[in-house]
Amino acid sequence: MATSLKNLSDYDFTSIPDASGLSIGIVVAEWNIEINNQLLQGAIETLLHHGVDKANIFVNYVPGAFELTYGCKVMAENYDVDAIIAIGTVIQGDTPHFDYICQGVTYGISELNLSFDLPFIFGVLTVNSLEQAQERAGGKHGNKGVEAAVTAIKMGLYN
Ligand code: INI
Repeated sequence: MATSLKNLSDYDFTSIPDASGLSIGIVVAEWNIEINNQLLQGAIETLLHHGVDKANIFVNYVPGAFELTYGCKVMAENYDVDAIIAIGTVIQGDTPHFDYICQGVTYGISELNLSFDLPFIFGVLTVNSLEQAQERAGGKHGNKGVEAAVTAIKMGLYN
């Protein structure tokens, strides 16, 4: 998948198994919603492209990236899904707040992966500027939502 040198939307279509049997949950942060909507769109288009039924894609919202962990936990407890994607964008400011939020959501999602028998996918952009976010939300570096959806399919079929 993507590295700093690779486009986030680049992957081998033929290597992805049929995903028509999967149900996928997506939790989206409202902070930086324009960017997150681009990521969400990339994720949904990719899931549909690989056969996931539109009726089997569930989308919930939380206020910010820090709340993604709890939103994903609630989704895991209340929806019969095969994988859950967390979508958010944290943009570096002048305060350490950025680091705390990034750390919180990263540990939170990691912890969920160990607590539930379900994969949680990290579709969170952590960037220095709005421009960098745009470049990774359908811009020159591709779309992190596409990468997250491909990962959700692979991990949803993992067992
Ligand atoms: N939340 C984000 O998703 N992205 C940000 O860039 C951001 N910044 O910059 O502060 C942000 N803050 C809100 C945070 O996620 C929580 O919602 C808030 O701290 C309440 O818990």
